[in-house]
Amino acid sequence: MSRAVTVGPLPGSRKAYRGDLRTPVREIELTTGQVVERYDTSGPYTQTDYVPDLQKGLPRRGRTRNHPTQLLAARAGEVTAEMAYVAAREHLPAELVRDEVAAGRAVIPANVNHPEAEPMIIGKRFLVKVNANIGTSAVTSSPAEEVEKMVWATRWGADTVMDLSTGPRIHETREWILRNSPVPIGTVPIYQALERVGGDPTALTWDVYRDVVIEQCEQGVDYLTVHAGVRMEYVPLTVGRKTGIVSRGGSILAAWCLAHHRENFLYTHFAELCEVLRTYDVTFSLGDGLRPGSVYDANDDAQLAELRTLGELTRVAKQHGVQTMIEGPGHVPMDKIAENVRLQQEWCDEAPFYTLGPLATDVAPGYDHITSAIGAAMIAWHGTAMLCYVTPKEHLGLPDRDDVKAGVIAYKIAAHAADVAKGHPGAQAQDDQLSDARFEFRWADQFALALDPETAQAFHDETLPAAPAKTAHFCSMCGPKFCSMRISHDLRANAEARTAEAGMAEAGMAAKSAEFRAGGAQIYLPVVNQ
Ligand code: IRN
Ligand code: FE2
Repeated sequence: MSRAVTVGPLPGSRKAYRGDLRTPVREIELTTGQVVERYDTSGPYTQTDYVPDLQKGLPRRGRTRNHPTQLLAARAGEVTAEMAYVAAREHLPAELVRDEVAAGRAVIPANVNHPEAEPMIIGKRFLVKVNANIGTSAVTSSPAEEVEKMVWATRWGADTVMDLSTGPRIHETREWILRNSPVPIGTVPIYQALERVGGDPTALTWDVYRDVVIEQCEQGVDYLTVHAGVRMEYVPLTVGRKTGIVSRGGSILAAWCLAHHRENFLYTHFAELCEVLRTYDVTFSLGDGLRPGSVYDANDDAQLAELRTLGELTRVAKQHGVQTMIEGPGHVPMDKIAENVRLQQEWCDEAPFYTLGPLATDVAPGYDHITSAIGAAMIAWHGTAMLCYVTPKEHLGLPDRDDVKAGVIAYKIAAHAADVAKGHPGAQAQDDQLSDARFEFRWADQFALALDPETAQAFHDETLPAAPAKTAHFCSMCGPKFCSMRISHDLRANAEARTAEAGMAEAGMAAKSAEFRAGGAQIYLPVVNQ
């Protein structure tokens, strides 16, 4: 049965699959005849005439499994099918993928019970990835609507989606999302655990939490945010803060620790948790429950104490063969960004860093996709492997469809800008393709190559909707007379004409000179008859 999810290719693009492994690409045929491709996260939904069957879910990939986790396989020297797949997707050697996974510098979040997902990799040697959060709050939408949010986010390039649903239909909603998602799905199990004990953090127990984790692992969740670094003794470090504890999960666990005056049960039961995750090859995303919620609080003692503990837990997880990444801030001014990455990499043995923005300033509610994309671009350039998006509604309300798109696009910009600066193979070629189209006034190509072709074309259409304008050598920003690009073309044409002229003159002179020399090189005609 088909339901209302967005299907069909992006304007000017078509979906294609490459090679024996059938890795997905967004293919763009330019008006020059050249065909270029883009990394693609959108699953079959962007195929032409695709009819989804949400009840049935996406086709399932087979999986052979000689080792419990990708990490253990990599350490044993094996290139798994998932490693080969991500290598093909990123145009990098499979051995590099294996070695980065073996070293714990990259993770492939692929729960054995999520065969619908297309494998992808998170690590600093690879393309910077973007996560989009979706999920119902207590006031709920239907599970099908949540599937549409997931499809919508991946259409614009989200590499993973986190389902942060709370409320009554949490299991059912997640089931719909998982069965229909082409990307890995992450969750924060403490939210469901809290739901299960009626919303009272002090009523939480390890047993309740463990059962929720097993349920989610069984369902196929690929990575879990676990706030195990919020140790009881760190909670008082937050009292002098401007914005206290802003992490939902962090505040739940801090409340539990204070109420019972006991160490965080996620910390004390961490080894048991590792065993559960290992069974399904689920990846840890060690939560930053004490992340700063304002630039004032950035890099303070509470944040850094937790980060050190996340390093300790990373080593425990790796001993158990469990893949691990580390969550990071939050709100950080630009001058403190490099230090965040440096300390995280040093203390957590280079485990992939996964940051929420960070917002580089707090002054622009309503525009926090921008304040945070600035920080995100910088932190990714310094080595963050995945960026958790922030939408324009951050701090204000639940994002709608337009906010999700604005957030994903802002983060694709940040991620790609970092890929270019890091010299990822093929990254700058995308800029060059667009620059060429722009300089040659190939408007249709410019739209098709854009991260968001719809908006690019719509903006152009606003003032120059007619077909001839799509080949015109100017746009309405500067008009025909003041178009710098057209003037550049004129300058170039002019210069070429002059070079040609100069060339002709030179050639003429050379001929004359040769003639002259052949004639005996006499300047004066011989006096024949005086
Ligand atoms: C990412 C980095 N730091 C936090 N995040 C995301 O924030 C995390 O992956 C999840 O989507 C959300 C969890 O927020 P709380 O529970 O820490 O507020
Ligand atoms: Fe915030």
